[in-house]
Amino acid sequence: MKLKITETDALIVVDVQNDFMPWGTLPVPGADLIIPVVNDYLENFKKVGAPVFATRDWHPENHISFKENGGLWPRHCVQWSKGSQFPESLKLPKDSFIINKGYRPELEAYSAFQGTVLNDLLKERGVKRVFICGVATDYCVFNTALGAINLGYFVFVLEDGVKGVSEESSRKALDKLLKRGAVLVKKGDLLGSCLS
Ligand code: VGL
Ligand code: ZN
Repeated sequence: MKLKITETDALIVVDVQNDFMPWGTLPVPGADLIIPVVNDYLENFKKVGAPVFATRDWHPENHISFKENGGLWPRHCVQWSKGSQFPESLKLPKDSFIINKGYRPELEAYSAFQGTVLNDLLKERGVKRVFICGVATDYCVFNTALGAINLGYFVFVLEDGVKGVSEESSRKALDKLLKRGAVLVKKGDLLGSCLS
């Protein structure tokens, strides 16, 4: 059975930013390969008037997650830098909502709901189901999906539109989400998908 996307569905594109691409400072293996797939989803959601949310990792220079500041990661997605921008090939509709996260120096924010107005915007629009794609499956996609589940949304993870830092932890992350009631779907599962 195919899913019909309506206006009370939302597409959440997580952290598709230059620094997570092969040319960035914190490359997620194969992250560039999901861009055409994400573009296809963007077109599909736009066609039916469903809202699109694009999240950005949006760190200050002194962010706690950077190795130089005692954290785990190389410096990435510094606010306003080239690395923090969306890749040119990502075809975000003009009316997409941009959600910045991880902007407080002392706080890591893997979830797009953490310290943002994402939940308010979804509620205001009457959104019940969220469809999540982007990077990284094992970090920000996972935590955003879990946050959405905890807030009471029906969560669909677009399995052909996500990439993780490690394959093993990505598999574990998806397993946990499935146990919490998330559903894995791919392009062909959506009605009206270009490649269905
Ligand atoms: C992310 C590591 C550090 C992500 C962000 O978007 O998944 N991962 N910052
Ligand atoms: Zn980050």
